[in-house]
Amino acid sequence: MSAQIGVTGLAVMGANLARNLARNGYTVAVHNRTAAKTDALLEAHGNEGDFVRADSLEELVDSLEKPRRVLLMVKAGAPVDSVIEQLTPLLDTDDIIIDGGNSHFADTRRREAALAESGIHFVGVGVSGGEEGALLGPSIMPGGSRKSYDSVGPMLEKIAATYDGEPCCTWIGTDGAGHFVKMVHNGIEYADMQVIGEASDLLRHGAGIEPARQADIFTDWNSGPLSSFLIEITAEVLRHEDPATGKPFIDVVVDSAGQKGTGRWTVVSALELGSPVSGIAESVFARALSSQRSQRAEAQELLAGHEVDVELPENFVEDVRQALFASKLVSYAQGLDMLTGAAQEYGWELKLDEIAKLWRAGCIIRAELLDDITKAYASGSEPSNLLFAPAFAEAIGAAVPAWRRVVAAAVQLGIPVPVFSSSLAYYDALRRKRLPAALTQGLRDLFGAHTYQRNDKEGTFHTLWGGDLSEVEAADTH
Ligand code: NBP
Repeated sequence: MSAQIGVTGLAVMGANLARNLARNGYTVAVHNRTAAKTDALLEAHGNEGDFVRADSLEELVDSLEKPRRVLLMVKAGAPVDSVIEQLTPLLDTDDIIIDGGNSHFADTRRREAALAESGIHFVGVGVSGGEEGALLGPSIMPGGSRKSYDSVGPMLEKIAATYDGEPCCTWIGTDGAGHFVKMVHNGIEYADMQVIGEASDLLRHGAGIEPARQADIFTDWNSGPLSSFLIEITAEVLRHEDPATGKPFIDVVVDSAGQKGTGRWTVVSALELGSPVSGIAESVFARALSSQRSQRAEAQELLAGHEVDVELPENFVEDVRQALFASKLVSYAQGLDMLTGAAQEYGWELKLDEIAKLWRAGCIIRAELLDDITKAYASGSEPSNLLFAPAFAEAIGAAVPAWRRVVAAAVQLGIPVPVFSSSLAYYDALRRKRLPAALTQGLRDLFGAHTYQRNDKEGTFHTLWGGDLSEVEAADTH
């Protein structure tokens, strides 16, 4: 029996994707570096569909129909290069290697270019939804040549999550585009989780609302514009009691957040692109700060807070909901704006409506909001920033008074809200007629002759700061 696709790397994600493919009627050849995982998969789930066991990469390749499709689900980084190196001599022109792991998009670009020389297609696929999504339908973000998508796209679309009957999978763009979009998805996910944390902190330490009661509030919020997977599971986590102590579960969990690196990658890439993803960056830094446990312990001893008692507005809970919504919108706007910058830099034609569409189900940031975002970009007049779409400009504008009240209260109470406040600063900076960047330019010109432009005439100028303070026209080279 020849298989339509081979999967190598049968840890949790690979095994579940292989099962998903088999359950959807494909014959799937399965391989893992150590045979125990292949055994475990076939023993527990071999009856779910047609699997072909392969004990070596040679066997895997030999079992596939041509052009061959090999899905790598091995650990991101060096293992991907190692498997590609072993596979390449076994493959022919037009065969396709698909990397479904969380690879860095720059690695995907490099691998795609190298394999293209031997006529092998390389498809970097972002997969979101974790273990359960991989089995039941993830959100899938494939990059690579259009031709390769014609071959692998229908299979990926079949195993993807669906929203209103549409698969959450579409061709994103060439080379690393799929992995880039997945990376930004993860960056937005960091911000999404951080704003939830900030809201919860304010409810507890501002308004004195305990976790179990907060769970009801989040459940309530989940039926409105905030409706999303993350809000839903927030209620579940907040409601959970630690069986050992009877305390709220979150009170027995160490408050330092881990990360696997995709949020950091998003911020590093944003810095390289000059893309102001301040909310995402603050959420990555918030995790980093939470992990500085010994410094935090010292700070608690050494640093004064001078918190101020504030009278919270009567509907503080509703204010917090609005601040959360507005900050979340900013994070999405920043992430999508970063995609626009990346498209220009890397020569991709990213379609933001298509991208928002495939985040509507299957992935961690799935949310009702994404359907509205899809509509905003599909309306024909694509806004240059999500916040400028009429529906969003109106929605965020309506939230501004509550947002300001919440950030002001948080500052007075000494409750850190880095994403709430930086998102509001972004919103205000975008709207502001004059920014202090003019002073920055003046300073740069004084200490480094970096020149400046004037708003009353064309050209590039320098003031003779050390001389008679006259202005000279300068070559625009700085
Ligand atoms: P892991 O990332 O834990 O990788 C384990 C797999 O890689 C095993 O099959 C292992 O084989 C194989 N492997 C390693 Br390690 N080094 C290898 C090498 N040098 N040559 C060949 N195989 C090697 O698995 P995972 O959690 O299933 O994730 C797979 C990919 O999917 C990763 O890139 C991950 O970031 C991404 N991802 C994960 C999630 C999630 O929720 N876990 C979500 C989305 C994406 P062995 O059994 O012989 O050691």
